[in-house]
Amino acid sequence: MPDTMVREAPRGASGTPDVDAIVIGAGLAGMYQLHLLRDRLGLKVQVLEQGGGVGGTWYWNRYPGARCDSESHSYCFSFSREIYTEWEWTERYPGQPEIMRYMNWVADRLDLKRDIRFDTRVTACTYDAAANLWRVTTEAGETLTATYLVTAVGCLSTANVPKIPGLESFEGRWYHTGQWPHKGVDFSGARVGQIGTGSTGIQAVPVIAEQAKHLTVFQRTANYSVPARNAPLDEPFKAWVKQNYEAVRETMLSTPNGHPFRIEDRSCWEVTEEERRKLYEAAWEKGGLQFRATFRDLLVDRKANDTAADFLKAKIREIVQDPATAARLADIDHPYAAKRPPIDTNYFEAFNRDNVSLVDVRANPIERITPKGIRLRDGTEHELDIIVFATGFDAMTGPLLRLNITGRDGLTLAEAWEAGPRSYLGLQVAGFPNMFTITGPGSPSVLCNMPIAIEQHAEWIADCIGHLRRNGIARMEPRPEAVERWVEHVNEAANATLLPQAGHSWYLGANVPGKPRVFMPYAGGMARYREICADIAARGYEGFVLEEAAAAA
Ligand code: N01
Repeated sequence: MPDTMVREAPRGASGTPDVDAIVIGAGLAGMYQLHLLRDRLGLKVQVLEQGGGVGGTWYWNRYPGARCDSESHSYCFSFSREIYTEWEWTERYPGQPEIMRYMNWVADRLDLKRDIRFDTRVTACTYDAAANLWRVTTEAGETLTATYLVTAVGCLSTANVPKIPGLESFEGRWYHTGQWPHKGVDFSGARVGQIGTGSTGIQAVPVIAEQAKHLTVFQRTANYSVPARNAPLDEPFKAWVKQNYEAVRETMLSTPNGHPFRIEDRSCWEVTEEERRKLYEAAWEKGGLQFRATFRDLLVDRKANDTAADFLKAKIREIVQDPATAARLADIDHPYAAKRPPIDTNYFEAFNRDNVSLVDVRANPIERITPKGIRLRDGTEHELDIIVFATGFDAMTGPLLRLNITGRDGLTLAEAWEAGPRSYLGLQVAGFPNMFTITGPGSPSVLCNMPIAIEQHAEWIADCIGHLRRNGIARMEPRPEAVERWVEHVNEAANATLLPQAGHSWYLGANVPGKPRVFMPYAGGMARYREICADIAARGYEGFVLEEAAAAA
């Protein structure tokens, strides 16, 4: 039932907004935020979504092999027992089409679509201090106003197409994996070049290889990967998940990464070399992201990490038959899992096919794209019909900055974040009153199983807005000193791990030329972060300025 106590918004001045809250984005984050604000608080909410349907990242990422790396029973909403147990996943990891079916099912189940405007791209968001409201402009030129602005734009939604000279001259077709055509791409008979070997590229290679005449993989940074071991879910497992909903959720809520498994509480040095090898072997056979949970010190002790790294590099050399190709694939320069660890289905095996070849563009960089293909620095030209850019995203800050947000006193978000993102808890930014960022930089976000991170943020934001309205608070934003402390803490948390040691990681913004190098997600763990957020709220939103209506007028 709506909480009617919170229906009336205290106005800072004369402004009467069109709606109470505008939520930008209709992925998991926007959908749940709409549900909470509308159905629990009774607010008038408008969701604006660029895509033609719900789904967020899954609406756009339709590349061959697109599948979630979180296990299906954890990559879903878990706030409601009913919703959790009514849906039945078919495979260990859900593929993109199944996730889209799930998200549409939830949207219909909660009757969300009536408050989502699709095909609506937001071009600017401007805070009007006199009226104490946000003006949100769309590409079609419309302006909509709201007291609260919630960004639910995802962390990986701004495609990074590298500025390689000559792309416009290419006579074939090219695609970025994050903006994949809905009708699919036919690779049959085509000479395909794929740039990028991150999680996406590693999923795409084996699938494209099955169709293409030839696939050339342009690798700049070699990467680890562990087999996903995807398979259909059997009936006993499906029944177990339903019966153990509470326990599964409890595990996800109490672990640092929000996954339904615990990190083993043993050091890599507590066991003999032989036992360690057996444990890695068992984890390899089990497959998936759990590999990094084999020992508790893999992400904090470089020597411990080396034991996992060496095991995984040896696996590459075992699988890949051509020694030169194996050596290039295993020549990995960063600690295991310091970049987001990919999982795969037959990635390294694909290099044993006659129609797949690997090109090392670290040693011999791409110089330009020509009408016929890709030319390398040494003059070699690879003739191609199709280029696939699996080159990732302008992560975390990119999706927020492209909203052209202007806060108090004309301060733009781009100016506020010129030297890198600065937020309090990854939830609010100083100078941007009543704006909330779901899974914003400075929160666990991408280091966590996303639905768990999203649910915690959407719930915190809904509780917070409920508090503001019940207490006649018109304006809320963080104190600069609270932001300062939080940014320091985010840096400390990152530096306590090996994560910053992957110097070319998108966690640091290093994949986008000119982007400030700042470790963006909070590496202190989801469970700890959840406690920090709850504690701050319990202390009357410590670190935030809460202005009552009269003061704000
Ligand atoms: O992107 P990436 P992604 N020339 O940035 C290379 C999530 N995800 O789309 O490492 C040559 O990881 C680049 O090389 P380098 C997941 O969180 C989730 O694969 O910069 N190469 C790298 O190899 C993941 O981490 C799922 O040297 C260039 C690749 O392109 C995140 O999305 C599935 C280049 C980019 O790798 C991003 O993954 C898939 C250039 N100019 C992805 N520019 C799930 O299952 C870039 N590269 C949930």
